Amino acid sequence: MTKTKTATKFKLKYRAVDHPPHRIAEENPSVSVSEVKELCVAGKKGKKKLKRQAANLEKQARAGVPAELKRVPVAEVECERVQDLAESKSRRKRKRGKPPNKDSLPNGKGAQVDIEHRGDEDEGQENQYGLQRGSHSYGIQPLGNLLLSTQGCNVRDTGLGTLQVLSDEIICDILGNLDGRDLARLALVSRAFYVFAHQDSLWRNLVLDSYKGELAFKGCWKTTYLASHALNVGKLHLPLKVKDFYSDYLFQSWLCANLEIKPEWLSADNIERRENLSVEDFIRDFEEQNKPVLLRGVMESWPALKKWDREYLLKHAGDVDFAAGPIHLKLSDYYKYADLVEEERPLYIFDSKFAEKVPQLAADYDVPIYFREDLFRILGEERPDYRWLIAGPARSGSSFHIDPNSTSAWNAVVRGAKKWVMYPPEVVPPGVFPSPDGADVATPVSITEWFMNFYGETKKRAERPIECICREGEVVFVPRGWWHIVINLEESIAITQNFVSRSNILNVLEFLSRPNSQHLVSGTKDRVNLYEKFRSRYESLYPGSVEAIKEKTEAREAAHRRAKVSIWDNAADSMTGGFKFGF
Ligand SMILES: O=C(O)CCC(=O)C(=O)O
Repeated sequence: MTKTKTATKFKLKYRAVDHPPHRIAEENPSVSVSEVKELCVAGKKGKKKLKRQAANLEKQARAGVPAELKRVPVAEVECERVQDLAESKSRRKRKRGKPPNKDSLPNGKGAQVDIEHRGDEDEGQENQYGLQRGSHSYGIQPLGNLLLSTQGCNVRDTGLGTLQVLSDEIICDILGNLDGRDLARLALVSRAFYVFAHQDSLWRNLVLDSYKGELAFKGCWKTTYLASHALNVGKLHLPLKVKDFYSDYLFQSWLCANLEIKPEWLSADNIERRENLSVEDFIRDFEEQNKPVLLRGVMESWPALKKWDREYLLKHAGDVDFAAGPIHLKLSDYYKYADLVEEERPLYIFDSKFAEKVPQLAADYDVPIYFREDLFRILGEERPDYRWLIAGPARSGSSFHIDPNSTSAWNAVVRGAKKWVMYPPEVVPPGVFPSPDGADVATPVSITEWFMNFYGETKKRAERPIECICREGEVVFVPRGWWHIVINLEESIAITQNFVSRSNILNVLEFLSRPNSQHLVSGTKDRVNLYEKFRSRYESLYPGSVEAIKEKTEAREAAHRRAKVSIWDNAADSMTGGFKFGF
């Protein structure tokens, strides 16, 4: 038996001896009280011996990795390569189309090995990062803090045994394959596994994967899981702070969930704002130029603007199921969740069938005059999803994406406020990596992570994004192909619709006809035939119209190019006179 195995088995016994069996059983759905008792093989007599062994193990761990652990088998070398790849990928996730949203053990003696303190006493991190909550619930610290540690040892490594060669991301991926029972058992193995097995995102996935139509969120996903499996009902999992655990990966996920929205993320505001704009001017100056604009005074007639708030929605739709991420849940359950949630990527209501489910909501708003040319309407029932009710707490939102099917969109804030950052189609935002075929995009895991790690870069690049805060009663026009990220600054309710007009129909047709349309087209079952259906219906209703639009667009683009050349000529002329452009 290798030292690692001995250590693992020993820790299990040690913890079992030092914490009353019923508490361990309560904490872990995987073990019964009798099983825990069985694990206490050393009994009370063996307790001292076990403690001596524990102290020796700790000493060995501090002295460095045991020799056995340094002999890494071939399979683990492979793992290291995977780890390198994973690290170069950073914390990213892949997605397509509209945002897919479009633990207490008693203060027993065993705690002297595993637990330093509990609660939120550590204000250091708060000062350093501007946090809503003091320090990490499980005591995780950023790796850099290891340099300041007097112990000089990272229990992350000593407690993982041979698995320490894997990156934290890969370990979390592997643990993602465990069920609740195994995850809870694993938490008993060592301090390191205690921390890893309590990553709330693992329990969140378990809850969402076994979701049966009702969510009773308990403030943390592990407790929610236990409660939903009729285990440990009513008891909140209270985390134990582990000493000397350092991990940037795990720390960052917590940081992103707790970091305050920083004022410097909000101050830039360079979008054009318009009020009382005529439809002709909107088309000429914004739609045809494919340029964003913030429109004011276009929702004044909406009953929604006066009536909608959380109470109104609950009154009319409290028992209605809405889409939020991978699940559909009652609005009343969603708001209970939203009140308790402190996570990196809160579930976000993004529902394309709200109007059919609650006709009253559809009756409460009108499409603003600028966006009434809605050519996908001719597809009737076969049109791709096009309107969404959006609702979520502060910090929820949509990470960087381009809207589906090359459509343009409008987004109207009924309650709350949203920060927008937008890049034109030809500029890929920092921290965003689209696949060559455009079907997938890798972005940071969360919106806060993007702001924390990449927003600063927007200030260094020559191509500045368009930014704004869109408030109640305001509408943002999102032209086709524009990248955008949106974060709710307060609890928000919004309506968004995507549309095809004569200004973007050519782009939509080109998009739908791409060879990989089955991977690109979204919001409809029949992705491959959408091009044919749309084009033939449009041609039969408006014969010759596509050709006419083509000619007009080509003429407009030629004029645009000529204008650019003449600006360049002027610039070149003035440069001969010693003038230099600042770009
Ligand atoms: O309100 C939001 O979260 C933004 C939604 C969005 O990105 C969109 O409508 O395309």
